[in-house]
Amino acid sequence: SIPEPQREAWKRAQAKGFSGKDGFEKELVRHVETTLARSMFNCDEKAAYSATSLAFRDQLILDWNRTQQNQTYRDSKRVYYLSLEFLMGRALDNAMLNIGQKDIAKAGLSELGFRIEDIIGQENDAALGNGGLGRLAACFLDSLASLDFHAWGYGLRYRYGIFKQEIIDGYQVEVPDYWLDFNPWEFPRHDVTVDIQFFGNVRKEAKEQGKEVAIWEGGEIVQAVAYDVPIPGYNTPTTNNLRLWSSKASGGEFDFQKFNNGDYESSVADQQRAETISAVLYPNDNLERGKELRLKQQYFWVAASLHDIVRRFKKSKRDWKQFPDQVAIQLNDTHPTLAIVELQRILVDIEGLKWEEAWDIVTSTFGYTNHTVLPEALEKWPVGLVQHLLPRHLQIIYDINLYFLQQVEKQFPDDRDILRRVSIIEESQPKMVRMAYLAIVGSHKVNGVAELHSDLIKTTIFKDFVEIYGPDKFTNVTNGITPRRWLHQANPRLSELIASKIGGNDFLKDLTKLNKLESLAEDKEFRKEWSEIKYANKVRLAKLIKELTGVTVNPAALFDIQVKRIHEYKRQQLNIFGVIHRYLTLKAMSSEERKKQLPRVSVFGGKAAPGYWMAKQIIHLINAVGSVVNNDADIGDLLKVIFLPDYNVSKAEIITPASDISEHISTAGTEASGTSNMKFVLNGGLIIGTCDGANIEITREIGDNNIFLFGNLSEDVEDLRHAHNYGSHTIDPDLNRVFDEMEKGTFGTPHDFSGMVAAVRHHGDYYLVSDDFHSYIETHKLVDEAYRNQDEWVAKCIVAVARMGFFSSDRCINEYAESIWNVEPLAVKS
Ligand code: CJB
Repeated sequence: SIPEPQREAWKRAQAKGFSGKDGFEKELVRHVETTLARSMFNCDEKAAYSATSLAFRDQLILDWNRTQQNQTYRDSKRVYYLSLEFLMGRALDNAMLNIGQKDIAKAGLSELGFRIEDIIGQENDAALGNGGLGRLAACFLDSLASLDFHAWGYGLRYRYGIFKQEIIDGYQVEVPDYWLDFNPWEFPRHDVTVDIQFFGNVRKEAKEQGKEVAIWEGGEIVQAVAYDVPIPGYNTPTTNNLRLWSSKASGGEFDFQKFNNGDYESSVADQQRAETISAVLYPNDNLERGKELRLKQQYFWVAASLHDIVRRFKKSKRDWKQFPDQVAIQLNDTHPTLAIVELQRILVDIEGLKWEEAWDIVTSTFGYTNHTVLPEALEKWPVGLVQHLLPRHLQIIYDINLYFLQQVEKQFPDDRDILRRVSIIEESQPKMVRMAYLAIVGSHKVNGVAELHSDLIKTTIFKDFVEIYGPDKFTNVTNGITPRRWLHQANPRLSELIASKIGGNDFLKDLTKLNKLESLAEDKEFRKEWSEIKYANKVRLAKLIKELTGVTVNPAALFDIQVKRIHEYKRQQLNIFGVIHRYLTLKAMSSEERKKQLPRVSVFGGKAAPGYWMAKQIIHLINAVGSVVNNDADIGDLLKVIFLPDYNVSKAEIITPASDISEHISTAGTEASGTSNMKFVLNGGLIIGTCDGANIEITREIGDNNIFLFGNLSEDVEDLRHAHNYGSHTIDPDLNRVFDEMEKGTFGTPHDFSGMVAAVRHHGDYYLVSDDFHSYIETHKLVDEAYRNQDEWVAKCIVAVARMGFFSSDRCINEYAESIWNVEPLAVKS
């Protein structure tokens, strides 16, 4: 650091950041003219976006530096959130709002000849995630910073995020998302690197007093390079850090040895191979494929992150015993579970701690969040693969398992089978490492993400572990969403209206304050303003629909929206079958009768994993139905069916505020929580849903007359499935009519959809589409009826919003802080 006598000069020269509109304009023009080397004669929207971002980035960095210095100086306990996915979306709008300078930017940009919306629209989404799990991590970062927690996120800097989805002839086509061509929001830290080892072998070396240490040697080294992304809190100087690791070959650009030997191509190949590790996000949601490169990604990322965390801890020269008082690490799903093994390895092999002492530290440090009970999503790695890639880690896993099973054996001496059931190693062919079990054994708390889900993991997939550890190790933290992005940013007019009526925008930091809205539900004038905003948001979405699909929709129609990853358990097929049923019903009516019907726009959006055939069939069916219905003159505006391509965070910001009703209709017991359900209600849309995930708690909060629930309950699912397979399975007659129509070729070649029909008729209807069809259709009739009474409908929406305070991710982070991390917020001192 700078010597004392020179610090005054340093302080005089310190960067200050801009203030006011004029200050912003000056900064913007400076960046256009110097950083970007352009002028007013060739400054297009892209350049204006770049310069605006750089101006705001400078602001953020000043706060970021202060925050980091402050946190280092105070050296209090930090939270590290390890997630393979951070679905951040765009940063500029969020930065402007969180710093509280969007108005200044708007006025400045307008004086310089630009519309702020066009500038915001230039930014690529940071799409480093698949769906809910990745978006949750992003909401958590926003809350951690906004609440002044000392917290860092750790992830991977994928060169390609989630693919872009194009719809060609009704089919999904995947296009690579190369999003890094210009990204002002990251800071490469070429001085922060970690060498990560793979492969090689392990030998034991004798030490003093008959001790042995394991030496892991040989193999290959890949270098991890840190890229830092500042995370601004709302209305606070706290700016936290998200550190993303990028891979490159160790030892610079090339292997110079090979280069000098004339083996140029192979030295480039090494470089490329190393870079492959962080090249691409795996595009699966709720599905694990067991690819070697994925395991490499996982180890690369956790090893680099732990190295960083341990280095920071060691600077304070504390005793290792204090590690859990300084460090809390949260595992977002099982993807980072190897961190448990890596920390044990560092403590035992490198730092020389005894096994038990190290294991105490490890288990006090980690917490594990489970996000799904779907068997196909639970990670398992072949023992042989782990052995090959991480030979020392496999030994440690075996030792962890041995000590764990010894403890279980003592506890349950008469139960042989329990050892087989809970072993971290599954004795299958090939043998597998069960990552969820390893995560449970290595953590002090395990949580689910909504009440039903947390109950289900305790009674199903992790039942034995509740017996072993007792119920206190297992807890629930119901998910939440950040009201900054999902209300203030996505729906500025509604946010403003609310602020004007309840005395300011404190609710953005304490969402329970929305309850002051409740008394306004009966206020006619307020309802009118509310409806006008909803209508304007629907016009905005109608414009996007026109742009992306060419279809004109009527904003006065009821907008019925289902946007999320396409998955059989989420049941977009139930929705589209329902749409076909509606179409057939309309077709069968006289034109007089039709005139009395309520017009509807059914909007779908979401990506299918590239290898998920059935999900792709569902997308195709939605598009096929759309092209028939949308062009049927008998139907006109009464029904439109839209598939919005390339659903992502920035589109969600336009879609969410525009719903009248949204669909959260998973088979009961399959959707761990869901978070878009919260977003839609918070934006004044009602929901139709099953008794699943957070829908249940939403109902409890907002009242069961403000939500449309239908379908079988989770406790009945198993019996129903059993009956389908072993009893008689009769298909709902209305659904059969839908299938018959599909088989007649009304929506194109019947063969294209035969798999979807067969899944219900002949293959046991695992997702209970037929069982729930009748109540689904009947409940949609109730929706239509309710919507006709606009006064009551709007009152319901207002009451629902007023009661949504619980679903802020701030509440959620406070629960983690108190019950899992044992940390308190500490604001930056000025
Ligand atoms: N989730 O997005 C994913 N991917 C997975 O692989 C597993 C679960 C989702 O996590 C969300 C956040 O907890 C949940 O709201 C959602 O129900 C779950 O499917």
